[in-house]
Amino acid sequence: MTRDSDRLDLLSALSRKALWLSSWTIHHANHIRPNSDGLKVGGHQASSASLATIMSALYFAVLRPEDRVAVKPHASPVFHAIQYLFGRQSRDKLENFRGFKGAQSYPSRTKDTDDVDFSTGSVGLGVAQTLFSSLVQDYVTSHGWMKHRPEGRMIALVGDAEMDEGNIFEALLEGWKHGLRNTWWVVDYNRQSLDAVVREGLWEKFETMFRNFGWDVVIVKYGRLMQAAFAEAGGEALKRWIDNCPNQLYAALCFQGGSAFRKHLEDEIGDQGVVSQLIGRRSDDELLALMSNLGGHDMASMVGAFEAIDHDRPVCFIAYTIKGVGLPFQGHKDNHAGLMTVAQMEKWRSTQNIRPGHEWDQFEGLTQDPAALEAFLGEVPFNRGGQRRLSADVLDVPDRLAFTPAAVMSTQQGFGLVLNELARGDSALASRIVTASPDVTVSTNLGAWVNRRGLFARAERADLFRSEKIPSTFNWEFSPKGQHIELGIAEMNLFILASALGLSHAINGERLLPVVTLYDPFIERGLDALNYACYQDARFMVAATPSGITLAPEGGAHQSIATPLIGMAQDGLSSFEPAFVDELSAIMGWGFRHMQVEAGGSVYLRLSTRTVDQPQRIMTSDLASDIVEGAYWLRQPGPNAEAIVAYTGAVAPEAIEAVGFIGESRRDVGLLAITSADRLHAGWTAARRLRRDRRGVQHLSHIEKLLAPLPRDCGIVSVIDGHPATLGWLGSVRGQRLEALGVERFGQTGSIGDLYRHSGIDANAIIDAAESLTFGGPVLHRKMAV
Ligand SMILES: Cc1ncc(C[n+]2csc(CCOP(=O)(O)OP(=O)(O)O)c2C)c(N)n1
Ligand SMILES: [Mg+2]
Repeated sequence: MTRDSDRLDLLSALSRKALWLSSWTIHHANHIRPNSDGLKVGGHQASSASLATIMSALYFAVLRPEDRVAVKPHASPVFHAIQYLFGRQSRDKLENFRGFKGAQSYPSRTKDTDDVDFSTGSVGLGVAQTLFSSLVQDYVTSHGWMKHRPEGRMIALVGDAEMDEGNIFEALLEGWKHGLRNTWWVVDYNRQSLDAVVREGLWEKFETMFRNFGWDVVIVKYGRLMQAAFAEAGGEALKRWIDNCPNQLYAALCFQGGSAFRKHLEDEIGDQGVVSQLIGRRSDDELLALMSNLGGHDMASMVGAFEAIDHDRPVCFIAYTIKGVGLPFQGHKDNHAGLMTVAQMEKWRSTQNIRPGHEWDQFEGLTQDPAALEAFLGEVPFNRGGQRRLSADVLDVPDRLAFTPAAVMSTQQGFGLVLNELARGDSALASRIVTASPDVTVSTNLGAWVNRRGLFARAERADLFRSEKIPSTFNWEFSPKGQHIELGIAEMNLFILASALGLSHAINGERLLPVVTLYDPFIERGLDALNYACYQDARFMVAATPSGITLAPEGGAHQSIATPLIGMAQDGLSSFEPAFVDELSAIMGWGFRHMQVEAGGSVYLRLSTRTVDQPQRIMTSDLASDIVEGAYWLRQPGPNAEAIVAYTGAVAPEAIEAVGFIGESRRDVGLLAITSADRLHAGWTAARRLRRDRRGVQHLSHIEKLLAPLPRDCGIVSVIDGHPATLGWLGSVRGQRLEALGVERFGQTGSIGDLYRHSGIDANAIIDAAESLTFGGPVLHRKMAV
């Protein structure tokens, strides 16, 4: 044997092993390890089988330590099997696949222990993540931070039906704009989705689309067995038949087996001559092996296709495969969640020469010399780099982030001022901030930052307005040192980019601090990507502005209602809605620290364009810490308080005014400024859990301490320009009656006054609520303008 054929032989053996182990993992979880619910835990034997050869080619031969892979969710068992063969995954975790703390159903960066590069699950997102990670790598390279590390290829294993996800197309366009490099997408073209068989000719659509965006396209359709058969007499006719066979029929015949193929081939192309002889020379098993030797199942073809790439342009490989190849339900359209029965597994086990009790043995059933396999595995290039997950130093963040104060300002303005001040300086912190915005850079107040720090592109690009001496407030020059990434409107792209930037410390070993902006209502447009970014523990800051019905004249379609609840419910994201700019600056300072620490996370700032009178006060460290914890008394309640108002964000002026009126006839009224319902609530939950788990511990949460001095019958009116449930839980902290004001219906156009009145979050609505919660005569109301 030549060295090449030795290598292919070992690779094919390992690929068979990966297929066995992945199927056995799923089988074990369903049939052998008892599940306490008595239910099957599932798994995707067919989807995994589809990719076993391709993934083996990549991991055992093609990948380098610097390459990163997003494995499509249902190929998780193959990924874990390969890591098991590398000694990076434990048998226990595999035996506990889909169990508590076992190997994860879908590859997870945070929960799996075998070095998953990118989490996947919601299809489409991992694919786009590779594209943006490649752009981030370019960013790090252009800023001179690669430190002689070789550039990696960002690789996604993509399902053909997964390609329906719109976010992939959105990403493609963005990649084209930024001159994407070093990205490979490998489409598992098994022509099956979850429900059915995909449309005919889809590959042609993919091919033209990718070429349109400047990608190289490599179609791997026929394996070596097929190619050899095509070269035989009559081979041309066989090839033509394969090319013309509808996807459904091909899949059905793969399921039925060699004799079904023979019947169709003889009926449709048999010629009693060379073609019939070509078919007749093969047994049923051999015929099935030939017909299922599509490119994606042929090691030589896949390794050859990958290794032939000699450029850094993005490449789409369309690899023909059969879903469930090699398993009893291969090709069956219902196979997506299909599991082998115990009897089927027993039969398959014997064909694989696996002895009972030896299912997990590394080389069981392989005929190759174990020493050769061992040596081969020890030399795999993918494993030569040591620790795959990199880290980066924590950057210093000053205690106070400065800004130029003004008597009347909005939080959105304040956000721009804080960044402007950072941009003016030369701190390490500022050098690692990267901003991005989906076509709303200027309208979210990033303009001043961009003027100072410039836009990023790998090649210089002048601002022609500037060179033509046309006055413009904004300098729109691109350079490799720029720190703002201009994006098109698609919010999904924004959050996937944030996810890629926010993992740079782990992927490139270089910390970046992404600050991204968008209009608050459009968080919902990018929500799955935001969730995905948080799920894989990317670290970023989102400034979402403007928000709520405070955006009055823009009308209902631009007014966010649910986002405060999203902010509270989103794991991995600490949400804030400050009313004043000094609060915002304290929160941003904390945020930049929080984004860098192990147990930290990402930060969401819900901001507003409403200008409000700013408090003239000194930001003490106690006040700053209360703001970050989520609340402080803007007006301390007295010992006999009958009512308090708890407000969040832009409605501060209404709350302040209402408290003035309520105080005329009710005793000791307090005003609670809530800067983060999210942090307050999380602190409260954590304290209760701690007290339950460790009896005797007296720990009180921030909100419990703040409300402790209030009499039990003191009413609470809460108010927010957002869904009232955000603050509605406050009454439960100490069992107080509460009326929650907020917005529950799509807004109208109008003035802020019109809309606050319409939604019942104006001063009089607050006064009404306080009145209904307290005893005593009527409370003086604010006179309405006529
Ligand atoms: C956003 C999203 N929608 C739906 C699903 C459920 N789902 C999982 S796999 C799948 C079909 C996948 O088909 P394909 O991408 O061709 O992969 P294959 O199973 O053929 O390997 C669907 C609909 C999901 N995981 N994510
Ligand atoms: Mg498919």
